[in-house]
Amino acid sequence: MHPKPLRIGIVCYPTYGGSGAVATELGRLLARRGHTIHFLSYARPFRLDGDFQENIFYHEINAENYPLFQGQLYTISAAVKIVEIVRNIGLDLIHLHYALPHAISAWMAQEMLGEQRIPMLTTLHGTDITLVGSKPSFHAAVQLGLDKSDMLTGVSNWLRAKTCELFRICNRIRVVYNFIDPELFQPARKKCPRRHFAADDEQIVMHISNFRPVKRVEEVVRIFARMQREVKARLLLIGDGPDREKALAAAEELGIHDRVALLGKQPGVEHFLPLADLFLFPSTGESFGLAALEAMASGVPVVGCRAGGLPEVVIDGECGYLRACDDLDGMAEAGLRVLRDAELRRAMGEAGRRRAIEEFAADKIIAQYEQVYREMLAGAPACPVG
Ligand code: GMT
Repeated sequence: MHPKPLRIGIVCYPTYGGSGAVATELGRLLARRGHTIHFLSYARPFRLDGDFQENIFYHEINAENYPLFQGQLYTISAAVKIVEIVRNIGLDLIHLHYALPHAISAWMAQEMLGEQRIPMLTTLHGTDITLVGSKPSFHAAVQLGLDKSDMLTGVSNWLRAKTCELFRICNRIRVVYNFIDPELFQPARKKCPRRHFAADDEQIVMHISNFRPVKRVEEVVRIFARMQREVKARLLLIGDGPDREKALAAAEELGIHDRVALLGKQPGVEHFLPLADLFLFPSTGESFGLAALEAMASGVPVVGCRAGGLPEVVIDGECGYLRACDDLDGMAEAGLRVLRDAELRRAMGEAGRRRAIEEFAADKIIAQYEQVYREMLAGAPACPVG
């Protein structure tokens, strides 16, 4: 018999970034499998298009403000929104993306719901543990959110180990990797013509991120500067964020600003990735690296840092190259190897796409989330040792 479809609440951040992208894609694909999805967010998630689908709903969390409060009470507003949806519409479970403050909001909602409480799953995405959660001012709150979650997933073995190091919860986290839709990310998309960005004899190096310090977008420019001395190439930077100015200043200082194009935030990165000959991703402490996986699925070799969860995604020497994070020369040299050798580039691109499909295809990973939901609803112990 076919398992009963579930009514799932997904609480996520709507902005450009991995956790919002994963949460939105997960919801869309769960809906395709017959589940009813209720997104709760403070704005419409960036990857949720406006197309009508009868089993996808979006509920806005309007963070309340009052002159007496310093700032908005988002945590409470999110809790009350969860309560409202459970009471008025009905949910079987709630899936929180990013521990802070969503796990706290859901725990507060449980308290408000009393006997109507529903199981809560928290997915840890990375910076909620490594940067934000580990701050002394937030640590105890994140610990509470982890303790109160019925189940926990993390996006890599590295993140699970890191969480165990920083919080009292060893063995309670199941690893469920990020995923891609191989139909969406493909090597052969022709929608975005290459000639807009580079001449026929120029190669395209690409980087996509939210330009936060951990992404090292300035280093992307410095690595590219070394490569473009040897090969004719252009750097396409997609995204925006706090380190944008630093990246531009580095390009200016290195005299390569005319080789670097800043394309801003782009909702359809799947149209751009296939244009690239190389994807540069020197991020330190990346818990998974969804952008690198999207590049691989698009048939693009990746050069990045041997750090965080990236080695679980990119196999060094097979789908690209990983070097120590401080070895900018090494990353430039590895990038040049890829750019100079068309056969190597093709082989690495194919290996990356193959790996993306075999290990990280949406169908496989969505089924793992469904399994976690079912176990949680069946009242499985909160520590499914992975
Ligand atoms: O990378 C970011 O700064 C955004 C962040 C987020 O939470 O939106 O991304 C994290 O979650 C992604 C999806 O699970 C992972 O693929 C990213 O590696 C992770 N980022 C970091 O760990 C820095």
